[in-house]
Amino acid sequence: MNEALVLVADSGPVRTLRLNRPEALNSFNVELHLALKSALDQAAADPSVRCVVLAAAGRAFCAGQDLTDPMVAPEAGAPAKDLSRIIETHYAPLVLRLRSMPVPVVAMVQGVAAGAGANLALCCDLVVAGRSASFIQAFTKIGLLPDTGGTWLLPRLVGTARAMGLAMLGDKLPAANAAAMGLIWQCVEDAELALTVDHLAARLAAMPTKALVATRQALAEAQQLDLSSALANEARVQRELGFANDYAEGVAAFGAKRAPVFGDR
Ligand code: T3D
Repeated sequence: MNEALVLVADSGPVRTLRLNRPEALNSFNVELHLALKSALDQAAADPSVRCVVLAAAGRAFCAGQDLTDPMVAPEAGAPAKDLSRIIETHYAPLVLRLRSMPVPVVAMVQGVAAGAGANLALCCDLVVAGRSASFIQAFTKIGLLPDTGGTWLLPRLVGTARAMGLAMLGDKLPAANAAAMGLIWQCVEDAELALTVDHLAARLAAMPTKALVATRQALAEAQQLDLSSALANEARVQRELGFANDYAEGVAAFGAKRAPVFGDR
């Protein structure tokens, strides 16, 4: 039997999904897309899951699109492939799935994250990378533009000037530089990567999930809003959170000087 393309492991409320095509640097073929979609859908539907870690097997995080996949690979003498098909069928739904997960998602990046693999990581809520990791907007090197949310994410994360430099030049950006410019949350020593992510994911899993997810959504929405509209949105969402059990528990725990036990999802 073939090994699973996405390895799934639970540690309490934390579910780790590990891309598992190391021989192709975890580049995406259609089968890997389907396996990851299924794993994300299952994590989203499972009330025992309170945080997802997206990780990868082998020496790379993900080299983006598998450029040998028949859906995209140019063939001499054959009509050019319509690349919008793979984006509309797989990459766009993957981005929207990640950004609408009902729990926080942490990317654990070891080795290189290139093309769609880089933007897959950047779609996650928090990105932690090992010092030897790197991020490459590899698209222009093969005559394409940043997809998998790159055109939306990059300027929001690091501003237009840096987004343009990263996207147009496609240079390898070391993890430490990525952290310094605010592209990712944290760069740690390689030997500390797994433990750092374990602690971070366990911490997020113990936090009020609804509030974390509402925070992700409101921050994204606010990018399109003027201040008055953002304030109105904050009031609307805060109203909903105020009706949830986690708010009552948080305030009760504060008053009693004890650790809160959050349960909403
Ligand atoms: O085009 C469309 O389909 C639309 C969608 C686009 C989304 C995208 O992601 S476009 C960007 C696609 N990705 C790339 O262009 C990255 C290509 N890969 C690289 O630039 C380098 O491999 C890396 C910088 C990622 C790593 O370099 P290095 O030196 O550490 O490893 P390597 O020797 O280049 O690669 C190791 C093997 O993985 C090698 O196979 P081999 O020779 O050992 O049999 C290489 O061909 C393979 N590999 C690496 N990336 C891909 C890949 N095979 C298929 N697709 C890949 N993307």
